[in-house]
Amino acid sequence: MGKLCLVCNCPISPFMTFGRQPIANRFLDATSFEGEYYFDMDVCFCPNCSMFQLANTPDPEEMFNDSYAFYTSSSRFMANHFKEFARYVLEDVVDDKIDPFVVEIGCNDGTMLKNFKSAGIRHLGIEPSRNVASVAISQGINTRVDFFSPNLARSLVSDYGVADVILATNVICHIPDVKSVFEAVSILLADDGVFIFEEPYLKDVIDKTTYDQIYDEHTFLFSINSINYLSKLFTLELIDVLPQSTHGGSMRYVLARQGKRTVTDRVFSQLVAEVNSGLTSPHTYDKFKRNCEIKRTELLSTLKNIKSAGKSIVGYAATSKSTTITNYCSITTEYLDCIFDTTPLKIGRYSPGTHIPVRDHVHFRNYNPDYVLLFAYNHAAEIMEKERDYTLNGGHWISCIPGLEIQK
Ligand code: DWN
Ligand code: ZN
Repeated sequence: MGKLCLVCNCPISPFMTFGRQPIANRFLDATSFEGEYYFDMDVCFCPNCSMFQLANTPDPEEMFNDSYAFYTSSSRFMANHFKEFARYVLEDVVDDKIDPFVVEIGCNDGTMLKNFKSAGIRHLGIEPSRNVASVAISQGINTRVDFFSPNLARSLVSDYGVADVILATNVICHIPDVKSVFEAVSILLADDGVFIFEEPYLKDVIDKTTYDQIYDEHTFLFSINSINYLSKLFTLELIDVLPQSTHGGSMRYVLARQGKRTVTDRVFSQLVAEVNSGLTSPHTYDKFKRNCEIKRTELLSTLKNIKSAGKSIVGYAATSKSTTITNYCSITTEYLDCIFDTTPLKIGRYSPGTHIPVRDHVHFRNYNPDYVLLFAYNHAAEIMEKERDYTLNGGHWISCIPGLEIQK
């Protein structure tokens, strides 16, 4: 049977495939290579509602469970970003509200909510992965270990009342049943409340060919047009859009109930700008497919040349994104000796699909490789600062997306 768009139910078909891909955040021990879970990562663009989406997604429990390997607090830069985000919410959004109630969908280890807790704001985090949620709980952040759904929203309304602010960062695009999230938001949101979420922005992915933003967890890559369409299905209204530099280019979407708040000019101008730039046209995605193939050829040729010169290469930061790159480009230990990373749950394990050993970043300096393939270009400034000595001593950094500048 053909595929139907997850948002508007129109028939859609994949414009490209990234081939067989594993669970991006499931780092393996050496005894678990056999029987590793894979799915065909085919991607579609819906010409009707403009939603960019995966054709198939693993069950959410395969990805978000008690050994979810990503902790928001792993980046100092992101912790600062969420502090600033909380300031924006408190000063620009709920400024005059008495005793506001803030809910975060997918609160992870509480990096965002701790800013609300310390300001004495009523808050609640919803997080399905118990291991990361328990870090939030241990810091005194009110947290429920659960998936966000209409039923949960109803029970939250009876337990706590409606929410003045519902927040989510890098979460909504992870949920295949995105319509149930919007339905749950429309149940939980106060009449004059706002729903603010931030996700990687489709236009940045297309313009920079950062195809590594596509992996199992990212069912969708949102644009202003697709969010505008989705909002209307639930009588919500997109009232503002604010570009962010995080994750290689993200967008903050601000929604309210229809007719309850003023829509900024930015929304109208950016809706038109996306159309004019071709973001809502299917031929853009055929071009994107060709660009991905070009980036793969270029990266492999760089790695091959270095190896034929007898030099060593390691990876830096075992990001979720790196799983798409290593599997799509077939980068194994033939090229990379290992990947250095800071996450205890990844260290001592092997990368999904390509089985490259992950080592503690503290050993990076002594290892002193000839070349480093940087997977976390979004954390480049932070990593460059940490590894300044390597660079000063003549070490070489390679961008995992050829042509994408490493911000030093
Ligand atoms: O959307 C998502 C984003 C927010 O986070 C999730 N689906 C999963 C995750 O994606 P990611 O793994 O691509 O995130 P990051 O933040 O680009 O990368 C984090 C990884 O990088 C961690 O494994 C830790 C590592 N890292 C490191 O080794 N040294 C990170 C920093 C900042 C460092 O200095
Ligand atoms: Zn659609």
